[in-house]
Amino acid sequence: MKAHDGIYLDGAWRPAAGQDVIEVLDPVDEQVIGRVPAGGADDVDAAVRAARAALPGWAATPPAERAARLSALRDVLAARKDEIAETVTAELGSPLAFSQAVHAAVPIAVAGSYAELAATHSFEERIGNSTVLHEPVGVVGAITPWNYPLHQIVAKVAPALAAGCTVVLKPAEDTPLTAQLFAEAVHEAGVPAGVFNLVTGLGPVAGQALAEHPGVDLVSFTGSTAVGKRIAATAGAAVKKVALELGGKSANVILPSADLARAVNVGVANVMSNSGQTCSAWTRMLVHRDRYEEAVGLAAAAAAKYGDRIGPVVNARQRDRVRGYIEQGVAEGATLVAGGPEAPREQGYFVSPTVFSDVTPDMTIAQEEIFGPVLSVLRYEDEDDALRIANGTVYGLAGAVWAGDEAEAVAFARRMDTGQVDINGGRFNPLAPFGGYKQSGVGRELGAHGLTEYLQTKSLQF
Ligand code: TXE
Repeated sequence: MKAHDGIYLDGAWRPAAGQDVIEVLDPVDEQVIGRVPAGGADDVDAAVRAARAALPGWAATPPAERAARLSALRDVLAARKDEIAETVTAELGSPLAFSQAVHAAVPIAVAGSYAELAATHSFEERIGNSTVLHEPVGVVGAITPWNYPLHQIVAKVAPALAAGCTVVLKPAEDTPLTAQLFAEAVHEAGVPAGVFNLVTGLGPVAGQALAEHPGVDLVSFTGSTAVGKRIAATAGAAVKKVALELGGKSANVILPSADLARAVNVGVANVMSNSGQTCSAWTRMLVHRDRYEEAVGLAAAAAAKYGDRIGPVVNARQRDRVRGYIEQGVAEGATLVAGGPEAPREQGYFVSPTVFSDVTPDMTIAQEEIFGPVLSVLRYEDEDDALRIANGTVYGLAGAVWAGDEAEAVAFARRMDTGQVDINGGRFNPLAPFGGYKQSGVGRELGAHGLTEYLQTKSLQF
């Protein structure tokens, strides 16, 4: 795989200050596929300085010109779609067809949506005797995870650039090659030097230096709740703005009137997709007690069909973590009806698609984010019980409701403490806000709501 041996700083690839490197592994065969710099605090500092220097020019660039650069970025990404899919597959291990349909296609759509929003958003409005200006927040420190490597980057960088902010990106150490490809695309799209900068590196080194840097005005972070809390504390002490997209433990509520087979099959596919490494995955399936056994049978059969076709998880640490949760589920008394802790292959970071029945709401596997292909099926007595279980975790990122009648499902969804709910299956909408209630996060990504995160408001009275 192609890898740059520098960091993308002020419009060019330049050597990092130190000699440390990150080895990028293919999760399917555990082989090294590339080496990138492990940037340090000096690199982050240089990148933040470049972003600060570029800020006044980019903030003053008319929105139509910012839109033109984002449109060019969308076009470059679209032209390099196959390369994106191959790169994500190489470093994340996802099947190529999934990389094409999701890892490449979704961020291209999101980049396109921000090209349009930059052109059409009102950055200025008149309210009574005030003119209200929506101005860029400033320099953005973006810290992204590996699970949707390009999407997570585009969902931060595109709205930031649309808003007139400049950016320093610290991508996940597992998937830096996709981030380098993105930096190339930004360059090709003619985004001025310093507006976007990339520092590859380790979380506790480069990530922390970026979150703590006084020259960063807003930290936008997606990743674990533990790191998110730390970033929020650091930013809070400095009164720095934050946007956090953290974990989830979303409920898939199947009401008694639903088409059970469809709800279960789509529900299982949702959890297994991307090997379960999706923060919004519907990892808890809630089924009425009268239909519970039937649902468990359908879920076990659906999961067994996947085998190792879902691909591995990203690294050995995640594999061990997911297997640990499966073992804990067994130890706490849940029943394995598909999969289990044994790996389906010797080589690579594979985990068997796993389904647990007899899961009670207090069990660890029903409370904590597993981030692997593991589904828990829970029983409920009535709708109030279902709602109590659905809302009974520290998270509130996403969810699903199924019912024979759409209005019945919508009425239930209105009572859920969560940021996004799919009704009878739903359909991805790149303009719909995405983000968490409770400990799933702060702020929203995508669409106009995502753009607003990168703006601050000034009012002039006259
Ligand atoms: O996350 P980390 P990890 C959850 C999921 C997963 C768990 C652990 O449950 O099993 O987190 O994954 C950077 N200061 N999610 O360990 O460490 C890091 O380099 C600043 C949910 O991979 O949070 C990377 O760029 N930055 C999730 C990013 O944070 C730091 C997606 C995420 O890594 C840092 C991924 C520090 N001290 C994991 N330490 C989602 N919400 O989609 C690490 N980082």
